[in-house]
Amino acid sequence: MIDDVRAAADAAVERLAAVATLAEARALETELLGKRGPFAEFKTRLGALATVEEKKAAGQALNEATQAVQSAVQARAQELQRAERAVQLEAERIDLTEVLSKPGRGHAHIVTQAWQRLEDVFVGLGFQVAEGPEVETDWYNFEALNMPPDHPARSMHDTFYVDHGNPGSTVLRTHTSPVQIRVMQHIAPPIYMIMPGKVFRNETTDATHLAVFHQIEGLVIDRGITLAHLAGTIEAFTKAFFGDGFSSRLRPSYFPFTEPSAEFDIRTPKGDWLELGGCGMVHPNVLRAGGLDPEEWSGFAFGFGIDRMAKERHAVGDVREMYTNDIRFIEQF
Ligand code: FA5
Repeated sequence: MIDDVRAAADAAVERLAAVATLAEARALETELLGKRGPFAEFKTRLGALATVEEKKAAGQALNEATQAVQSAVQARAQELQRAERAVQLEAERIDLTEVLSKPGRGHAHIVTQAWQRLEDVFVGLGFQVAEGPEVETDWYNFEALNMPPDHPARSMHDTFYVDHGNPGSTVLRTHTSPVQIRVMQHIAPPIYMIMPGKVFRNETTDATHLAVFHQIEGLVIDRGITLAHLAGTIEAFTKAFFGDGFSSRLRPSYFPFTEPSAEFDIRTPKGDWLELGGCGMVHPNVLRAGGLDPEEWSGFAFGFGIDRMAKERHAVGDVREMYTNDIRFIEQF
């Protein structure tokens, strides 16, 4: 009988090695070690053995065989469980990188990008940033800037009027220059400030003109400020914003709120000149409107178009293209 028991145990271990799934292993365990299995049958056969010694020897062999089969079942079950878990984990894996690399993430509009870069460059030069209202009084937009009601320069600005208060008293600001007055009224000099924002002009649009566009104003008020400081600041800005290959020049011009006044142009590495904006020394009447004594303080101001800068920087043919909201166009920048 002992040989039979050992042979049955060897056969059981061999069959266990051949099962492919955990369920099959469990079924085989029941078949081998259950009440109707070969080892239960050997147990009943023990009683039929003739001597106590025989019973003892066969009983011991049966115990050893049963234990060997049990540990073989255990080991095979663990092995299959690990394999099945690995297959399940692989099947349920979520690839998060797939979501991250999906196309379709947006970015700031090119005019917003130019606006943010301008702020960065001027903050790097020591300027602070202020903003003013888009709906202004006639006083801030014109009069405080040395343009009384009958001043001919008013006709340079095609103004949108707002139906509010006395007729003609409220406008959509035609430039960012009124923010100069608000800054002077609220902040004691020395002032080193930039004032970006949206402006409005009742103009027919074309490749370089919009009716709603953006300007960035600059204002410096301190003791002993001269035209040389203005020219130096414009040059430092040009190099910082456009790169070392660019330079700037001032050309005599006229603005009611600055004296002397200039247009400033930048020279591209190819040698072309581009007009960027206006500038000049703050007019004494403007300093007075802002509550400052022209005998004590002097300063310079400048203002230029952000949309035109974005247009030049990205070589866009027509400023209007930037506002068509055509995703194929906007995505390029
Ligand atoms: C002014 O608006 C003055 N306030 C600038 C200034 C500030 C001068 C401080 C002196 C001291 P001007 O109208 O030239 O100036 O406009 C300035 C810039 O705004 C122009 O050079 C141009 O870049 C931009 N700009 C003017 N009109 C339009 C328009 N319709 N569409 C797009 N950009 C425009």
